[in-house]
Amino acid sequence: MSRFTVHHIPVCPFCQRLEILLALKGLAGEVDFRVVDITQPRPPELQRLMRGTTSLPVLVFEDGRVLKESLVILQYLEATYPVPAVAQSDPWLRALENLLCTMEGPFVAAGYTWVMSQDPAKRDVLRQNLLALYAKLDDFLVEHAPDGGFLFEDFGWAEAVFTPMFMRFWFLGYYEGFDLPDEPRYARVRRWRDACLAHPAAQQVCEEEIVKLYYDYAKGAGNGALLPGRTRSSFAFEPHWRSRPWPPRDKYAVSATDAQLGLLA
Ligand code: GAZ
Repeated sequence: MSRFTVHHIPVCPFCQRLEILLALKGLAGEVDFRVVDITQPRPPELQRLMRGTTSLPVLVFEDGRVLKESLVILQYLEATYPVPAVAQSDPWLRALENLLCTMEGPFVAAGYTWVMSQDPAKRDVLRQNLLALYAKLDDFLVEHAPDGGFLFEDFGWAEAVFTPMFMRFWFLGYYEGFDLPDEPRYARVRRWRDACLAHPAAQQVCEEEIVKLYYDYAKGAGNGALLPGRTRSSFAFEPHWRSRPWPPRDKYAVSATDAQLGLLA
């Protein structure tokens, strides 16, 4: 019997952080993951326990306590199951990984703002925005961890926080033709990203799934919202993403229909 229930949205990056932490700790069995269909109204029971907020994931204890916010949930799990440690125990090293994690908010915002933008005239500015953040990450890693792939010896706290976002940003590769330029000022962050993407504890999603499910984001509709002329969200569970065709890459000129996206059963 699982000790916790986590309500989450499929392919939600914030939820993948929990899955990664639990995988690193060998605790997948402690948590029962329940998928919320973001394209439907929330079940009344879930609405009641979330008390007016809608953001997932949410961790529910056996005794009914409720905890929100992925990073807070991660901290709770790390403190409750300290072995094996994922966060650093040395105060200075812990401070460093926390400092790196302060960059995740702007990083997430930059990537999502770009993928959701519908104005081709803004592409260059949005790209430069994101590149500036990659350069900041690079600079941090060069200062504190010049060698190797991860921040410390192994995949740890900062990696659990950032890896789901590195994976989501596959949507920028597909819909915006973005990749990190092959330049020295991104070399260290590229090494970090590649080490993160390859780690066995972080393989809950793949590029094909991200690209197909996030089509609606690329057309400007976040969080399961329906686009004009569509009856199905690209986040729908059925038909399974594997059986759907790859969406058109040109998000600015093309608006694919439900049928073209393989969303009709
Ligand atoms: N701070 C929270 C956490 O747990 O860390 C964030 C959780 C969150 O945003 N969850 C989203 C959610 O539950 C799904 S993932 N939404 C459903 C709802 O009804 O609220 C979307 C963005 C964005 C950045 C990220 C995401 C995203 O813009 O991945 O815009 C729509 C949502 C910067």
